[in-house]
Amino acid sequence: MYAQMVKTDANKVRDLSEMTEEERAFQARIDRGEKIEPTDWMPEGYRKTLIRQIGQHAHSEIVGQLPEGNWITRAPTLERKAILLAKVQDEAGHGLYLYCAAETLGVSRDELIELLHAGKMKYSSIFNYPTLTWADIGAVGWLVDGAAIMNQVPLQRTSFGPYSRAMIRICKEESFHQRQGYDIMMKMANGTAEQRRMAQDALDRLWYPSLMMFGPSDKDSVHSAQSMAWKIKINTNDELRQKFVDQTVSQAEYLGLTIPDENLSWNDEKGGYDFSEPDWSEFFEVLSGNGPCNRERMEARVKAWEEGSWVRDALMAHANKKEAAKTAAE
Ligand code: FAQ
Repeated sequence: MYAQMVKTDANKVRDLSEMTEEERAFQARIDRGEKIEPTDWMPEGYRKTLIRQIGQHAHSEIVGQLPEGNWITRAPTLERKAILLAKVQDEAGHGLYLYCAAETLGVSRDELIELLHAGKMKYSSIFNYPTLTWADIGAVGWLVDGAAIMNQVPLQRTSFGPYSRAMIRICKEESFHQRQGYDIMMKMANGTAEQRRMAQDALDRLWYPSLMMFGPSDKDSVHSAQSMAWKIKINTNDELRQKFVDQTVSQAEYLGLTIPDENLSWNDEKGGYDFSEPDWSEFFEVLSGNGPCNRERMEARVKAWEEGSWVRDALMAHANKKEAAKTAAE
């Protein structure tokens, strides 16, 4: 049952003529820009696609705490440590809003977590790369949160009400995250020669993995067409990747850092940069569990889940006791 909920068929956009009366009325609501709420009728494919995307997004926020959590005890100053702690806590909060949004579709948080731990649900490929130096924490905020915002700002207009509302809240916090990352990069890039080298090295290692966050190129994207027809996604993967590159080049220039791409050049005709594609074979390897940190990330999550079971049991016991006392008093 779990796997069925998540594994959607390779999506083809359904033609209006193939749709039932109900599906046509649903599509008309989407086309008018109406929000779909959990109690509204929706096609099964719409529900499954949302569970897959929101669930994957929630897992990314939770697993995404790990690369940064790695540096909380080693942050260079008390102030940097407090900021990083707050950021990592924000990511936990984002995960929780998103699990709640998914729950409105009839799947529990526990079920989603089970699927993640069983390797049946994904989380963002980017979190399978290590954070080797303090400059990586700057680059994660600048590039990874930068890419996340580029993807999530349009998702504030996504058609499913609870997802859209979660995105509005999350985007406000992601903007702060991106700025704190860029602030670290500015310090490093304007610091000693060694700090500058670390900043460039972080950019070199995280540039292509950040481009991969937007998903495979449009020709290989399985879900984009149907997701866009349902306004679950607002833009294609390549559109957002292009916008990200266009935005980030001048930020790198301001830092005095070099984007590791010899083919990067401004294209007047398209009004954007030409750039090299990431190595897609690496992307698919990471997706199949063979990235540098896949195993470590999953082990950390499963351990945290198992070690936290007594807290969940205690909360349930407390809730049951309260409920029993309430019933006895009635
Ligand atoms: N990683 O047909 P498409 C963050 C999978 S939040 C792993 O194009 P779709 C905050 C995809 O699931 C980052 N898998 O798929 C933070 C599908 O496989 P499936 C997360 C990927 O869904 C910052 C297959 O490839 N953000 O960073 C990836 O239409 C710092 C075919 O792909 C979101 O989740 C990938 N990068 O488009 C936290 C945003 N790309 O499921 C801590 C919402 C693709 O059939 C620190 N999600 N796949 O087995 C989306 O916008 C979309 O789901 C895309 C993928 C754009 C990610």
